[in-house]
Amino acid sequence: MFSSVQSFKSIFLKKLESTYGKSFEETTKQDQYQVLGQMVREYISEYWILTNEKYRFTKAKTVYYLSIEFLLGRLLGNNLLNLGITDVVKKGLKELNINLDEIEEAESDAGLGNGGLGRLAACFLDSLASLELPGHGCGIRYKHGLFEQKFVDGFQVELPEQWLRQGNVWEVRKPDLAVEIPFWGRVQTYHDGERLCFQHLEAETIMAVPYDMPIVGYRNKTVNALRLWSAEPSPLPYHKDVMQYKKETEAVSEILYPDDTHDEGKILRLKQQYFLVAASVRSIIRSYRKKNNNIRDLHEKVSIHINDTHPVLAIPELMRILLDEERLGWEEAWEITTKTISYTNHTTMSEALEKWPIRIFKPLLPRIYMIVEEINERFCRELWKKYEGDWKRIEEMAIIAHDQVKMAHLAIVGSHSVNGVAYLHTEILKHREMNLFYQYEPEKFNNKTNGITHRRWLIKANPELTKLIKEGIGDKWIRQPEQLTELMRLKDDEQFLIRLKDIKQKNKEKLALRILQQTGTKVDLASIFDVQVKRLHAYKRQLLNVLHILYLFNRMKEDRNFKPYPRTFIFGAKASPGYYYAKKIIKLINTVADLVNNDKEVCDYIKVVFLENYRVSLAEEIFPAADVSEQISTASKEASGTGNMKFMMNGAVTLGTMDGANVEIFERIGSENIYIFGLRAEEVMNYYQNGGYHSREYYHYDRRIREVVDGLVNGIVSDSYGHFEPIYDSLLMQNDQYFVLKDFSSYAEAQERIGMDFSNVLEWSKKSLINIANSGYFSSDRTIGEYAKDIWKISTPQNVLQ
Ligand code: 26Q
Repeated sequence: MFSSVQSFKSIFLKKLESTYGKSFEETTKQDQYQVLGQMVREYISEYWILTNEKYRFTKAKTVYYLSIEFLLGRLLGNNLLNLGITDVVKKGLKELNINLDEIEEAESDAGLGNGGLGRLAACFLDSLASLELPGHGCGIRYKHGLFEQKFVDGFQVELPEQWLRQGNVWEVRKPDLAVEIPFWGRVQTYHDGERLCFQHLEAETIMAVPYDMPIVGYRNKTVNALRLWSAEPSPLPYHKDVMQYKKETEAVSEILYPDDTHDEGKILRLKQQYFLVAASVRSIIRSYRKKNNNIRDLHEKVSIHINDTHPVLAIPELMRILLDEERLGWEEAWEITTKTISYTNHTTMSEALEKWPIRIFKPLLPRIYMIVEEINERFCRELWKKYEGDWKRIEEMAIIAHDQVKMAHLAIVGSHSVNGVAYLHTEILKHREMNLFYQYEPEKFNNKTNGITHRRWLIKANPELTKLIKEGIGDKWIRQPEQLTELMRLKDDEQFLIRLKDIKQKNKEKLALRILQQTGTKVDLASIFDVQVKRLHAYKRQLLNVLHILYLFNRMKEDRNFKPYPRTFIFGAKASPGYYYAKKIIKLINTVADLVNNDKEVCDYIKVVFLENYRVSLAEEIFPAADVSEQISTASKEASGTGNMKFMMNGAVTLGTMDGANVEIFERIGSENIYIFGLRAEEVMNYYQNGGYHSREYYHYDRRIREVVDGLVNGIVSDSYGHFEPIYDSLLMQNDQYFVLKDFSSYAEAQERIGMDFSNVLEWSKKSLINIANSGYFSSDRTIGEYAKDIWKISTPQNVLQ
């Protein structure tokens, strides 16, 4: 089918016409996408079957990565790349006068995630398959992914996302593997002569139907699976109101919840979490049972990883199966469970740690609640043995306290490994946020610095750069990304540096076109493309960026001789619909954009562009075109960041704080190749602990700050809808919790250095090259290699079949 351009072309044409019953000329890009997608899926299925046979035959230990989010983006281009058939397809289509890029754009993003955590899960699946490791994803098949964002008058408006509107060629529905998940009802306890037994009665059941999507490894014939569960009514609903029941059931996999830590305790979200976990664990056990007969060896053949606490109910759910269905004793069941499960933490912010009120938890999941209670009681008893009389410590560590279930505590207690996502983050977990648990069981804690797949984020997103790197150092780095360091040999090769700059320029041209198309704004191609793309959060400090833009604006207005190096400030960010403050910042950025872009004296030097609906497919166009990567979170707040790595791999230079993985980027490239500013994590945490920061002092003593902050309320940046008092207040009345004013001068100074350094073309290109050369460490292949070896104990199985 893809063995020659000729055969591809003829099969594609035939299929196209037979599927749609119209002549080739009449088919749309969408028709063409559907047919190409089907052909690729058919081609994949042969390898999929072989991979499964290999896993069955070798009985290889398998990891299941449970995640409430998988932010996959588009799959066609990536599958073609990993299968190694991009060129055949491209050539064949070209002969038919079709541009492959346009067909790719007909695919909707699979946007089943909020941001970093969900995209990390997607990168991990790509790396597992590419390293030929037995590992599958388990998630939810949301009918609607993260909302679509539009701006109306500069305000964010949310629209329901509809990725399934045209169907999904990549999924296979498997109704025969459906499982029933019970909610509500009551638990009856009885004695069967041998032991206490528990029966869940009068439950309302929801059917979980799996849809499998193939995850294709890089040119290695490995195809793993992402199993997404869809909620449907059970066939025999003992229900009064059938329509009502149908609606309530389907609601469970209807929408992905936006990341909103302010709006807690939505019962439907807990339902989603148990739905994912119960369906996944049942199917894991079923598949284990097919190959193995002794449940006591489960942890030798299966590893279950929980991505943050969202799937933490896998712990009591596995206990339930081992106790109630396999009839093991508590100690035995507990040992198997903890040896099977491992947990990643993605945040240090205590307000973001999940807690569920008992009044919601207990009635919805009565048997699971009983098990959590027992886990808590036994855990507290163990604590008592070690810390007799230390009530305060035990209360702080308990899983259930103050009428709440603390999901992070359950995750730590019920798993054998707890990891953070960057060195600094893990240190903060060990020595601050989770210190009591670290004191109790230090051996559980470990770091796994995040990574990104260089296949999507470099090879796919930046083909020109990929070509240049191959010319420079060959292609060993494609399978061993750390070999990118070979590029260091070329850091003084002027010709190579010029070519690198030319590629960046071309990518900037492409992005400029997209910007013009979507916003109507014309940007200066010679300007610095200075980019901040990520979710909107106070701690990520988009506010610092925009206040600095206002400062440049004020300065230009005041001093006619002040001409900054031309800049295009590019933003992309979704705010959670209920996050009032974040939405104000969006409006502020759009207001500043209007002000700056329409000012005749300023707009030749500064442009501000806020791209709507930031998502994976847009990100793939942005990273290759960036000169400066803004990673400016308040130190200690950003667990890792992964956008920072995507920018670096595409040759952007970081302007950042010593936070998350920025610290490790800094260590690898040295101070000449990154712009570091601001408070260190240690200083921030000391201020939180001891006080001593007074934002008003910075306002009073720094005229630049005063003018900018006053601008928020005196009419400079305001409009018919009013001013930005809430932002003004956060800075001055609420003492600027994220140290925006404190870090302002050091940020402005770093920005000024960037402006000066950028004009030295060769020197800048050298920084860019050094960033690329050292980005291989941040490939998720390295990260997954570490998880596989240290946590999951899985390895590549022998190739038994030919
Ligand atoms: C919470 C309550 C209700 C509804 C949704 C949520 C929710 C959903 C998603 C809370 C948090 C998330 C996502 C968090 C996240 O993406 N964290 C990021 O994880 C990345 C991968 O490890 C890190 O690089 C980032 O630093 C971290 O912020």
